[in-house]
Amino acid sequence: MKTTQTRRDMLKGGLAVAGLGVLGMPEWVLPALAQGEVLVPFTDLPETFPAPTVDRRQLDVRKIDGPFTPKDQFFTTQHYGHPDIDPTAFRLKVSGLVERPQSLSLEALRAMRRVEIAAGFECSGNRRPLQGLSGNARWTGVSLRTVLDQAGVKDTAREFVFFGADHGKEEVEFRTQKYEVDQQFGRSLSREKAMSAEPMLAYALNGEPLTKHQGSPLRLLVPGWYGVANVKWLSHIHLQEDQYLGKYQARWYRTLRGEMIVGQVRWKESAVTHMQLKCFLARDSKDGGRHKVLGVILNDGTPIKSVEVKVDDGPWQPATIDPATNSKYSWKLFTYAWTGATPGEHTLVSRVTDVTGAVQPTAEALETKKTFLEDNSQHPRKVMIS
Ligand SMILES: Nc1nc2c(c(=O)[nH]1)N[C@H]1C(S)=C(S)[C@@H](COP(=O)(O)O)O[C@H]1N2
Ligand SMILES: [Mo]
Repeated sequence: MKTTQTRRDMLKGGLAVAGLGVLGMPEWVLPALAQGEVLVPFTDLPETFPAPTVDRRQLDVRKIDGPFTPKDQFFTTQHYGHPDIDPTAFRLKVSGLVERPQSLSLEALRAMRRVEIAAGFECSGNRRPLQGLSGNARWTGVSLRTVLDQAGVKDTAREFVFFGADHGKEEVEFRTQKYEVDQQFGRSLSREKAMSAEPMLAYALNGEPLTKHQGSPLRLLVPGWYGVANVKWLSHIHLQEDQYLGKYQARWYRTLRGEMIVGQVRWKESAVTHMQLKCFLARDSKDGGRHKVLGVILNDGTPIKSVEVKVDDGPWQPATIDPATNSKYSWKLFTYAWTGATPGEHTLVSRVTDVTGAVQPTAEALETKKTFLEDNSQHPRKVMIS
């Protein structure tokens, strides 16, 4: 009875609060492995993660040891490699349907009102077994709206297009014809989204200038959205009236799913935008017989109501969200104390519920989703206890 009450009280506050340390600051409950604590391997994970290549690095989720992902561990992926940008010659252009076209140096951007936000994101292709295309950082930069206000957005501007300096040859198909053209990486936002409070132009990650992998010197960050929205090496913002239909906007990042609408399956193709409610288990460790299971929650910023863990066919048990990750767009880390683990193989799975009542779906419930992007299904992992 008492524990039920406590839990309800914690949920009223939005998130479970694990404890307050000295000075009333939230205490970090997820340190690196403590002395005497050993990693218990998930048997669905390889012993070592794929070696990073120039273009792709995954986060070894077992090594998460704090709220923010260090810059040299932050995952990275992109389509056209890394463009070389001289930060002193760099100018961000703002053109199209604006009163005052802009050409802004890094210095000019740094002189504008600074904003800072903790935000995590995953690539829309992030999925089992690795889940390593995910990370969390403290981003510093300038609000997109500050730059747009300086340029003066015209009433006719509907579509805000963000181009990276990276580009490559693309075949554009039109009926029976194919045209090879050189295109810049581009993504767009609606006027409403672009002018909203959150999107920012970030020049620093965890307090240091962006690395080349992270889009140096400037990237767009749309908190709560999948990684693809966060255009790296941002060089040009163009405001227009018509829809932007570039490859990575209109074709590559699409989800095809069947939905039941008045008793009939409708096949819906939608753009990858905000993150779907998701959590996954990152590691299991033990100290003697006591296991500590660590997991990660990612979503679009909707407050979280609960996160739970289930062992084999047991009941869902509440897990605890780390207060150090308790801000709107941060990823949330959680722990679950697993006691009484018996020898043999066990299956562990987690699920997250938000305050709207949305529950992370099972893989079966996602079967009508044909394309692999936006896989937010519950992810069972296996451990072998000796
Ligand atoms: N300019 C540019 N920005 C880009 C991309 C790209 O190919 N070019 N890839 C996007 C995708 S698909 C993802 S998941 C994120 C990855 O960001 P990261 O490398 O900082 O983790 O960058 C996004 N921004
Ligand atoms: Mo991505």
